[in-house]
Amino acid sequence: PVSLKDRLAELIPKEIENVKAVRAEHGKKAFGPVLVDQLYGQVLTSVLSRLPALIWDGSVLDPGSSFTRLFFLSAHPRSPEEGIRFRGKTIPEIQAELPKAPGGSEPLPEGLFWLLVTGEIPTQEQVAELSRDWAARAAIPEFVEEILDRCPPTLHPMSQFSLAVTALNHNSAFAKAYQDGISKKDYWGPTFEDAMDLIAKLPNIAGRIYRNVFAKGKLPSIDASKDYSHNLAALLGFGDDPAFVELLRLYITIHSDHEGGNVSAHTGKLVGSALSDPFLAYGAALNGLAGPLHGLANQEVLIWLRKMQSKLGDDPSDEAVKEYIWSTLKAGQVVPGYGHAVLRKTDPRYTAQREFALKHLPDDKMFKLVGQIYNLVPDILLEAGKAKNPWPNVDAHSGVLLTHYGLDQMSFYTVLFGVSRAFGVAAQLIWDRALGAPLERPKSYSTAAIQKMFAGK
Ligand code: NMX
Ligand code: MLT
Repeated sequence: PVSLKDRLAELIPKEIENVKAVRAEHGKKAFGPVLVDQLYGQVLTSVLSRLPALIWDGSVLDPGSSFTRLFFLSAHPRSPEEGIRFRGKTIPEIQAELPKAPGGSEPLPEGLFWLLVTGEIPTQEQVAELSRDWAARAAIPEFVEEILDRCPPTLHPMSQFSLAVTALNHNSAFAKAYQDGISKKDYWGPTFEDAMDLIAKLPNIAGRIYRNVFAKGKLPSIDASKDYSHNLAALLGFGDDPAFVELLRLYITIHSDHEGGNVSAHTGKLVGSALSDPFLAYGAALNGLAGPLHGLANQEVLIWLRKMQSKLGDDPSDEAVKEYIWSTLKAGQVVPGYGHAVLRKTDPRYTAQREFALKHLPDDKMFKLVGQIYNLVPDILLEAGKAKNPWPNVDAHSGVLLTHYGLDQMSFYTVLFGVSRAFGVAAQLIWDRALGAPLERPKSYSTAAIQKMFAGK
């Protein structure tokens, strides 16, 4: 079928049988213990990032081993990359295999969404149909436009973004169907419609926030003959720059999904598990993405780089940069854009962006500074001895590319991450409702209960 919904309707019954078979065969097997000590303090994140707790087929991370990390740190200036696989495919594989726009060389995010939802590489025709469908659904209600227009420009773009996405729940197909008494087995249908509406409406929301906050004039209309990224670029005022449009195609694709446990994807899943509709679930996910240890790190990287440039000039020595990095650590702050809860190697999304920069902006001063920092930070983080992963993550690179093309308003960067992450969260919500995922409700214990439980043991 050309329609994603028709293809999905064919896949869901097969996957329900598949899950039943896996549970029948392996359901009673043990999968990961937890020690009392691990519930407390600093070890919490690292334990959780290894605790098997969620199922999501769309993408999975390969963290790499500490042996590989140590070996490559000493033998190579850059570590090997594996990291994320979308339905089993690495970033270079999806770059090669997913459909492109005419004349383009980066994958269309429409194709990535089809892959996340179905596990299949779509045809050019299927992708074109998705572009048309999203363009047709792109308009946002007038009252949401008014909410955005009334926000003071000093309200952070991420707060505006989450407000507007939450307000879209006014027209949720799922919320209405639930009130009308929909049966559990049919949940995925209206969830699919909301998920498609959510993705389709984000460019108009992001464009309006950008133009309001940075006084960039009136929004153009969506062009139904253009792909999603082209329309988003045009709404931001960059539609005439083909390299920027290509950047957005790559950007949305690589930021879309990062297995199920990252803060934004997990928040979306958690809130969705209460049968809150996809707009409510994604509004909550955006509030998680807005944190500096998660998506806001792309803004923080740029602030940090700019401060470094204003202190050290455009062409600083390695010694001066090292001192700046140490001063960040000594001030009790993190080096933004470095480290990861799961990855133990250079984030392949960093590498994909570096390759884009080498092709399109090899002489950019800030790009060179990012490369210089890459050669210095990992050794310093290892010497400082705390971070389990001294390598850069996706956020170490993205702002420099956007700045190069003139999108230098760094407080907007996480909004672009938020447009992208909707693809993964939307796909996950559809499958959660199709497979009848339960309410997520982990158990908490009091310290007194633990003392009592283990007294005398
Ligand atoms: N700079 C300085 N210290 C660090 C860094 C870093 N980049 N990364 C980890 N550490 C510290 C961390 O703060 C912790 O210190 P303490 O024991 O005093 O609490 C210690 O190293 C152990 O942390 P890890 O287990 O390595 O990392 P964790 O899984 O807890 O957190 C991050 C992962 C990504 C939150 C962390 O590496 C970090 O804060 N990085 C900088 C912020 C950033 O780039 N976030 C974006 C991540 C990607 N994304 O888009 O979401
Ligand atoms: C993400 O893309 O969500 C980040 O890399 C954080 C994570 O995976 O935990």
